[in-house]
Amino acid sequence: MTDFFQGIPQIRFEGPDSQNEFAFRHYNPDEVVMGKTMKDHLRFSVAWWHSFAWPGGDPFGGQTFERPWFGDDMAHAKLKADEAFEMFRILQAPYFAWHDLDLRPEAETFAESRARLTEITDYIGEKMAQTGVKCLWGTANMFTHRRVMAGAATNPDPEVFLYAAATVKACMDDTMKLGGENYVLWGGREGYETLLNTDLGKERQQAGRFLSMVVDYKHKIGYKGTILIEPKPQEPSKHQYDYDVGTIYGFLKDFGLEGEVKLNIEQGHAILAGHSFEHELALAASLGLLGSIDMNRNDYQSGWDTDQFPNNVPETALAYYEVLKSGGFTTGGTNFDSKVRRQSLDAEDLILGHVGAMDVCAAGLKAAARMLEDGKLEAARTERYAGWDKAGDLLNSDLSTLADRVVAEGIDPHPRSGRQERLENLVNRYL
Ligand code: XLS
Ligand code: NI
Ligand code: NI
Repeated sequence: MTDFFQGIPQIRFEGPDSQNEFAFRHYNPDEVVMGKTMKDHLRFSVAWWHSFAWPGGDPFGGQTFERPWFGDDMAHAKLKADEAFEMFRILQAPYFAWHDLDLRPEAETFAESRARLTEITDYIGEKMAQTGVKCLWGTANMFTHRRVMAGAATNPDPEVFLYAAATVKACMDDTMKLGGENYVLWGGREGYETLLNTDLGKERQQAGRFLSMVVDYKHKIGYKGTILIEPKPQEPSKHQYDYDVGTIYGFLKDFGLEGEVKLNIEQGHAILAGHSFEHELALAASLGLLGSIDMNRNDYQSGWDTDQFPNNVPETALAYYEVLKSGGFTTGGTNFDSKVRRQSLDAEDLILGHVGAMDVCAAGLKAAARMLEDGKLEAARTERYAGWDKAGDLLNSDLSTLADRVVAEGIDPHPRSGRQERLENLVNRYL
């Protein structure tokens, strides 16, 4: 262990009036909200890649962070793991998430890279046993290396498909070994740059077969976690096949996988797709696909996936409203797929970025619970659709019967207010 986090106290709940920067104001892990502790509702997870592997680069400049664990050998990989668990302790973070590439550097051959992954996940497994910190999900990085520049499962070269299969198998095996509660697939390169060189239909078939093999393998090894797909419309690919919740639903139906796979929905990706986060969550919940969330916002002006820590209680409240309404997380959780800004150089920044985010989520969760428990919002919604309770078997009728009724009964609909402003005022009363 180095002295990187030295002097930073463990973060504890001190309540909204605390003047201590290094304290939670809203996140009280043991406080019970709607019958469950906040810890069990929120299931916070730290992202290995942003917090420990990302060097602070942007498209115009390279590394800004100096971390004692940066380095391309296994000794540094282990040091990074030591520091990661120190941060989990400071934050009281119950979970973490990882890509293979975050945990250890690749080697010359697949077999050596695989052996290194085994070595580091064994090491991490020991630390998990010592601390009780758990793995929310694992995933394979199939977007950084040049071999996947034209896609992994959707590559025109079948050898890349093979390599991707071997990579995902290894990452699923080690996710299972670590007791990871979900396995995530995010296809940043599963898409295209130009249709001029792309057989879109063929690539989509490859993606469907790949996912079917992932699901088959899950059953073969008896993995009990959830397979999750993470939608994103673009970036790095110009167009990604897993565009948004609705697109993935169609894809899953097409390949008969709708009962097998759920979604990991990211706030910033929803915005990039032209939706609100709550839209994507509500749609996923209504389709039975809501699995887990990546809670990181984008800068609303830049139009990039800037992966900032959440900082807006009204937004998180509406998100957790959808989560709570759908019954809460089962294997899913709140993963901070978030990074501090590249000028935020210090250990304190890394800690306090998470502390603020945990508090914003906790405040949002509590507001959402108040909204649900009070019931006024749902009562208004129910009332708006009340006509359908008396409408009989309308949806199982047919057009000509319905047309006849309009004439016979003199049907003449009278518009009613949607009451948007009143509902917005109502929501603001809970925040
Ligand atoms: C990138 C994605 C990525 C996934 C995991 O935009 O959010 O971080 O969550 O591969
Ligand atoms: Ni993500
Ligand atoms: Ni993202």
